[in-house]
Amino acid sequence: MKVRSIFISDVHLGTRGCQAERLLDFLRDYESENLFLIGDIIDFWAMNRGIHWTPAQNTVVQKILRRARHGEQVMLIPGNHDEAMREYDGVSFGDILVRCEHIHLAADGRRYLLLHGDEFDQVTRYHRWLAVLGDVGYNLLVRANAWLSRLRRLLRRPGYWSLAGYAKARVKRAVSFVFDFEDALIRAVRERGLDGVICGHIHSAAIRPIDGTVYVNCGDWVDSCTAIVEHHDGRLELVRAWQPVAAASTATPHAVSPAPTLDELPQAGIICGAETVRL
Ligand SMILES: [Mn+2]
Repeated sequence: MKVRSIFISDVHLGTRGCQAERLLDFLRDYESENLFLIGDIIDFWAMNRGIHWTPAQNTVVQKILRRARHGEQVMLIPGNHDEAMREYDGVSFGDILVRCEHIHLAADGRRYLLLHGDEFDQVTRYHRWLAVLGDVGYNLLVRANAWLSRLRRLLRRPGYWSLAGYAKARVKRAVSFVFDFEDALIRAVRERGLDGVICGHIHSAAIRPIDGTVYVNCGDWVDSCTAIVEHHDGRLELVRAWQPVAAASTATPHAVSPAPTLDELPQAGIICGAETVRL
């Protein structure tokens, strides 16, 4: 499928939670003119504690570099887990331009602010201890989820259901975290006279018009496996590469093909440590 732009965030390469195979499937299915990587692509925080780097994660990096080499506009907007890159605002690494934020002009004339969004997250900004505490709980959930999917397979239940995603959605609704985040971003883009924002960080994908301003979140490639694509007419679409069971009956038009075989993947790579991540 050919689209004008792809927006992805929160891939968390270098961690156990990263769903690199799903991302490879998605990248193989979608060709684009622009590829925007909106933060937390490589998780340097988690890699300080132990690297989990798989052949599939290697391939993700190689595929992205190759797309850039072949004329696709690739932009990296750093997030909080790859914040070291923020020092390189405006610098091109090979064919990849690093920008802390960017205004994207869509094909329909709308102007979107692209940024990761952690600056607007009151929890990681003002209550770092809470974020760390949440991180530990979240890691436990992701592990429990791995067991749960194994059990589902044993019971021959089709599809995938994310316990961590479910719990997070519940918990965050309770503290109205997502609401505050969206609200802060919407206010910021309105002040700047823009039509919308495309961000990441909270691992919760959405395309939500709020009083004439559009809030768009790319989601993540840790448990929801979502991306935003811009079609040639400027229309934005949320693509779920990993369809949750609950929504399986309303099949997505762009379901992603099966994972690549082992032979298709390069054999290099290190696997060590055990880390999962949050935000
Ligand atoms: Mn983040």
